[in-house]
Amino acid sequence: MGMIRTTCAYCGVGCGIAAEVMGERCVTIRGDAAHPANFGKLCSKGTHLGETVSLDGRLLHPMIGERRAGWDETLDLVADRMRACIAEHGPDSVALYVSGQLLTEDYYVANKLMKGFVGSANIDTNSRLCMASAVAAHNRAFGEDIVPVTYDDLDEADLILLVGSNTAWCHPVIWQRIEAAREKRGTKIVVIDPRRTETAEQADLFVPVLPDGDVGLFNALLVEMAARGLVDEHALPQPLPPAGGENGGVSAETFTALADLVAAHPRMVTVFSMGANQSVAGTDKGNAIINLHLAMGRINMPGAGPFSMTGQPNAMGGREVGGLANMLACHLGFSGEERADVAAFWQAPRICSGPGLKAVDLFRAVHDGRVKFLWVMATNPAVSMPDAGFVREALARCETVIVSDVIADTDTAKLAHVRLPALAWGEKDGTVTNSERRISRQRALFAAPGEARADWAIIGDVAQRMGFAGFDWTNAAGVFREYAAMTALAVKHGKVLDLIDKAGLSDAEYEAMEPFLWGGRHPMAGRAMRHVPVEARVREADPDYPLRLNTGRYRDQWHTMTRTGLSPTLAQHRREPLLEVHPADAAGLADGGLARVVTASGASVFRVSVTEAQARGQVFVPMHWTDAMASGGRGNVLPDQSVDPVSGQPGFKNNACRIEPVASDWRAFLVRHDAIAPQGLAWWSRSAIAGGWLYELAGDGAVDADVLLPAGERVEAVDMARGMRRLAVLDAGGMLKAALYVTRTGQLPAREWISSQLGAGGAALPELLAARPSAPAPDRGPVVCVCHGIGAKQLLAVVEQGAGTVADVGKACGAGTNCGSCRPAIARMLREWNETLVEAAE
Ligand SMILES: Nc1nc2c(c(=O)[nH]1)N[C@H]1C(S)=C(S)[C@@H](COP(=O)(O)OP(=O)(O)OC[C@H]3O[C@@H](n4cnc5c(=O)[nH]c(N)nc54)[C@H](O)[C@@H]3O)O[C@H]1N2
Ligand SMILES: Nc1nc2c(c(=O)[nH]1)N[C@H]1C(S)=C(S)[C@@H](COP(=O)(O)OP(=O)(O)OC[C@H]3O[C@@H](n4cnc5c(=O)[nH]c(N)nc54)[C@H](O)[C@@H]3O)O[C@H]1N2
Ligand code: SF4
Ligand SMILES: [Mo]
Repeated sequence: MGMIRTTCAYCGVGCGIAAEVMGERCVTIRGDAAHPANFGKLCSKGTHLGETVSLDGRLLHPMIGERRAGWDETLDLVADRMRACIAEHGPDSVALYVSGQLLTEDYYVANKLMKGFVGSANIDTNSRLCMASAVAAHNRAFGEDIVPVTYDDLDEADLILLVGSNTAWCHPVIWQRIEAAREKRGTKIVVIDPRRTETAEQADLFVPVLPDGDVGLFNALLVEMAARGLVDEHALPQPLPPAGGENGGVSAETFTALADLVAAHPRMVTVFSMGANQSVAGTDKGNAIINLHLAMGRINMPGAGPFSMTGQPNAMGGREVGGLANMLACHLGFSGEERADVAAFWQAPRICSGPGLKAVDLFRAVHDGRVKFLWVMATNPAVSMPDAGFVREALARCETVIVSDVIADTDTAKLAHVRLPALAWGEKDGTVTNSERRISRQRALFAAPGEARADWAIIGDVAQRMGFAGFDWTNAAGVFREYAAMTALAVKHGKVLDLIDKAGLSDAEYEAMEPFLWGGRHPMAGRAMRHVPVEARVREADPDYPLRLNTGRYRDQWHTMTRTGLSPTLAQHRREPLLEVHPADAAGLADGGLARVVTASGASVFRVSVTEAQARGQVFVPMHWTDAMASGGRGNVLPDQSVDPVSGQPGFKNNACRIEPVASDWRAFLVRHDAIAPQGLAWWSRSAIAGGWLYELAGDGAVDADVLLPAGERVEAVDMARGMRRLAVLDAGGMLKAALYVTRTGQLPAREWISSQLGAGGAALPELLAARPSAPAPDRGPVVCVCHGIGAKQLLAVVEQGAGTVADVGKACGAGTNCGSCRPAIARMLREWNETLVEAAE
């Protein structure tokens, strides 16, 4: 069917993909060698996109409650409810909560509907949880939301500071670019993070800052550079921030090492991400970073500048069109003149009067009934918002909840009155903008499944049914042309954002559009920039909750796992949500056991992982797990609703908590074909395996095998000596349908072989009951390289045979040679191996 060039569904790196459609919902994914973001590289998530395009779990028809309805009826209902709500309670009783995973065209139409026609700016986005602080810092310093660098500056930097960014896991292709720069020009890499991440392990210098110590640290750097005579006196604030402070909790020795690196390398890029933005001081952190660059003149030159990395594939596109409650459209604000210009451009009858509610406030307004109609698109707030228990309550109370999604039963969709089936990645068609302001096309690979439709078309239809003019585009190209033309208003108001030359594209030219950068390489050159004085603030300690709770991401999962959770390959990296805790804080906890994390907002249970990568006094949990995937591991019932006062972004990474052990009478694991949510257990979680699911279970009292196992011929063995019960269920043809292994005291067998037997025939009963083949296959150990399926034990064998570098390991067994996402993990194994050798020699 030929090759189709498109853009990755996941992160803000915005990698180009060359997709070859092999058949019905079947596609081969390769990096697009011609795309300037990735030059052919892809990480593990991009590489395995093909595993997530099946129609399993998809929402394929409009649903009113549990009833399948036609589009006409459903769109009428949505339009009627919205119109009635506005008529009865005013425009501000209506809200849209949208997402950086919408295309620019979708975002543009949603924003136009709300701000120009409903007459309220109550449209906010999950970018509030993600980029809002960086946006606010840019606006304060640059007068516009401008990223002043591009990826080329990473290639040309001599020093890269990574602040609150686990780049190797979350922006892996950027990480590979940074590594290439190190290889080529000896670029030094510094990681500033409270946790020793895999990124930190690869750094030349790891700076273990205290949670939210960044403003103190960057202010101290500024003072130190001034003392060394390295700053432009005119660029400095008067007075300087207080000197001799706490340096963000960094030791004097590490601080000096950092200061020496900064002093020595004018070509310095500071990349900042969620460890900076997701904080009650997130905007100040952004400005503290920008201040240092301004004071040292390290901006608007090759290889230098502050670089806020975007998270979602189209976080940047959403910011451009103005899909945040505190922006109007196209980088414009709410002044009389700006509003008048926008109203004229849209021929809008009811332009909004000022900013709307930001996400956390928006859900408060839903909770207390001020907002009565909420339309959620391409985001899963029941999982991803802070204080998620409160958010669920708000959704449950709301008069009308509409959810546009691609998945039928997300935790949010379960609370919806109406569900609208949207086109997913691989079906939708439009544009996204990546971290460096590069606009690329996402193109359809497959025909629309079921009755799914493009988000922009759904919104446009609702608008037309409400009687609004200007929503009758016939394709995405038409929407894009209108948006591009509108950037003339931005230019008129002195902004950098300028796509005017794209306003006249033909449909064919839009179809063929190559990736392009707006704003050029250094858009702030020659423009005014402001130093914004910021001061370090400290959160007060709470004796009931003595630990600091940090949350974030795993390498191979994406957010609420609605897509990556389907991939057996990606599941191998981390099968369960872990509570990572330093040994000194783990008293009473067993490594591999269960523990409850408790905050003032909620509690959830996790699998314990004791690790020195965590600093003392701090714990880490992932944000990914949902009710669909586990009984616990819900990171977001824990953080409270506190936000940054300027940006409104939640402080996801620093909440007070305590931890307590969770005991259970028995532990078990189960493999079966279908997804179940067993009730009444102390713990369950599931992860994808080929042809089904692997469950980890724990409970008290008797084990109810009838609940856990499907119907079929059942065989059982009880192993008294080891306190183990083993059950297997076979179908009439002798194929394995399910298997359950329970222990009250001992060890459970390895999961791997029995997982591979699901749906297979031929294994002997004793083998099934033992969960291992009679002629044991070598144990690979936990999988490290998901592309080649190579485990830790295999890697160790290769290292023992003399492979001394990551490249040697790759040559010997292939590990790390495809997407490269596991290379940091291989490097760590090598280092640990060498340390063991040194210890042995001593
Ligand atoms: N694998 C994967 N990749 C993704 C995503 C995903 O879900 N999975 N999501 C995408 C999205 S939307 C986003 S926003 C990005 C996020 O990408 P990142 O920002 O890299 O990811 P996080 O894991 O949220 O947080 C980064 C780091 O911030 C650190 N941190 C916590 N508190 C502080 C602090 O006070 N100061 C400093 N300096 N650091 C701190 C954490 O310990 C963590 O290691 O990833 C994108 N890429
Ligand atoms: N504790 C904690 N919480 C966090 C974070 C953290 O670091 N810690 N990070 C925050 C950040 S940075 C982010 S970005 C958010 C992400 O949080 P969410 O946005 O809630 O996460 P996703 O799972 O990506 O949700 C996207 C939803 O859109 C659906 N979808 C995908 N494509 C389309 C489409 O084309 N159209 C429609 N209509 N639907 C689609 C998916 O099925 C899925 O249900 O989480 C935030 N929450
Ligand atoms: S780095 Fe990975 S997830 Fe991000 S765009 Fe590239 S391939 Fe996709
Ligand atoms: Mo994000």
